[in-house]
Amino acid sequence: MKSFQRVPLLAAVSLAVLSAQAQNKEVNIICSAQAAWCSMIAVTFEKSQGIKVNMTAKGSGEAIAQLAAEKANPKTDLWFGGTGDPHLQAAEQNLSLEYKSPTLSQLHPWAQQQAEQSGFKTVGIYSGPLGFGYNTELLAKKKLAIPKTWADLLKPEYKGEIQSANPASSGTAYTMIATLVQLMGEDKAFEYLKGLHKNISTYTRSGTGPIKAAARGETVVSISFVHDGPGEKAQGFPIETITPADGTGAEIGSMSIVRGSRNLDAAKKFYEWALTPSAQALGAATLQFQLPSNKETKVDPRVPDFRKIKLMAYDYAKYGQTAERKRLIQRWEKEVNSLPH
Ligand code: S7P
Repeated sequence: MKSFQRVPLLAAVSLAVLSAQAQNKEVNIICSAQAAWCSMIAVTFEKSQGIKVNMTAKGSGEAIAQLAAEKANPKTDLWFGGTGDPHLQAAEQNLSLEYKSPTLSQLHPWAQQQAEQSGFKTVGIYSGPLGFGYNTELLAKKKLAIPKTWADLLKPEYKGEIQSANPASSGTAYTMIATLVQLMGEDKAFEYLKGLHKNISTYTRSGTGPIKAAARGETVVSISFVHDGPGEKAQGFPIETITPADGTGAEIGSMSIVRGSRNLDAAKKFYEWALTPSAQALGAATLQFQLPSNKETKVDPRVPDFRKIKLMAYDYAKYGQTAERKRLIQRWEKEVNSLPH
């Protein structure tokens, strides 16, 4: 009888040992940066640390939706990149885990502030300003002026010539709405967005879409993070960027460990590795020119110079709240996206 009882017990113990051994040999990551950077960090981390990386690419809005859907049974261990607002929302919704990295003091103040504001459930890994991309050849061909201010984008000559992303799926587009609301006041910003809507040809799913379209001559102007411009230019496309003279906001691209991660040690290893200067330099190596958060990371000359940009004081805590994002996106859907072009 005794030995009969021992069999299932032994089997259960061996299964637990086997599954513990299997854990932390791999890490499941959602990556909201561009594909080349995501692949590079996966391959380099895997080679240097011996931990397999299963990487899924998702824009910021889609990433937080997936984490919320998986909440009861998380399949993701870490979320790398994407705008900071949805990472703050993930923290508020308890989707991410508190983790105080020993590397925090080596990061720029904006990256540390992102961590503090979230109760250490996220951290800044890069920053980049919002602005416009424009195709120099198309602009000349259509005899259009370079748009220099937000107001310029409302001019009738840009009708059908501008692409932006859709704020429901894109962190970039949500950053645009939050920026305009802070610059102009909410009602004026929505009047502005209605005017802008007349000139928009398409709202893309992802925030990186419009500048790629401008680079490839599919639209003249894009509303984009300007650090996405030099990478397109380096590939030979006729694209330049500009930040609005009347002021703009910036993202704090972030990273969070998922609450309930099944490979927590591996996730923490990746997190620490991603904050090192050598890992952060992989951004520029794959033609991504955000400003890295570690003060020791070498800054590529193509990274936008923040000292030359009229940056507003973006209220990350307020616009990173779930209720605020939901309210602004619903208002945009109702008052702007429902209008004919
Ligand atoms: O990697 C380029 C970049 O502009 O894309 C990220 C952003 O999540 C774009 O995705 P969505 O707008 O679709 O959410 C930025 O964080 C990053 O700088």
